[in-house]
Amino acid sequence: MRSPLSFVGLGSNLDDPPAQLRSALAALARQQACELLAISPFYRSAALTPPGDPRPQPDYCNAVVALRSALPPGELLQMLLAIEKAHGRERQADQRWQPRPLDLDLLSCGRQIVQQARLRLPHPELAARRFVLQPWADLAPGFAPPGHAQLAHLLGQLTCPPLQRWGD
Ligand code: A4P
Ligand code: MG
Repeated sequence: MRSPLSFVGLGSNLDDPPAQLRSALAALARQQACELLAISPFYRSAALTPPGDPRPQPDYCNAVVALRSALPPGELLQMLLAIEKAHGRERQADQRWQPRPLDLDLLSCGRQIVQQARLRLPHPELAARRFVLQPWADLAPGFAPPGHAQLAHLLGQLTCPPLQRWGD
């Protein structure tokens, strides 16, 4: 039986963002437990900043990757967190949405639905974020994450303008 299909969102807004994404993809490709299937284009997106924090942040470079892995979702997340850490990501427990060299979010993992403090699947914010939906729909427009409509439909519901490719 084939391993479940998973999708990972990549984001960076520090220290040469597209280079961070390329390096993270290379790190993922080196993982024995993962088979990379497809990588979306890289997009530029204005930073979504913490509610109540008006400080400007650099634009993000965002992309999505499709992979197959037999790892349980919790172990897949640990692998992603280790790759973030190797890219200089430092977490402050009380600060969310700070600028970061690398953020890897597990968007969906097979048909699994998980509601734990450390892991929520599918990713709770996916339907509201163009920087997730646009690259994801490039890869799999007809895919419907558990509990959601197809990605192309979710993307069509957004009113914000399309993202430009990074470098355009
Ligand atoms: N966690 C729970 N579920 C998941 C999941 N499905 N994937 C936990 C990944 N992590 C998950 O995340 C906090 C904890 O969430 C993790 O330790 C994990 O156990 P974090 O990465 O430490 O903190 P964060 O990233 O600041 O918070 P969060 O809630 O993950 O934020 P997001 O949703 O990742 O948003 N603007 C643009 N334009 N592009 C972006 O990519 N990203 C963010 C971060 C904000 N603004 C952005 C972008
Ligand atoms: Mg995150």
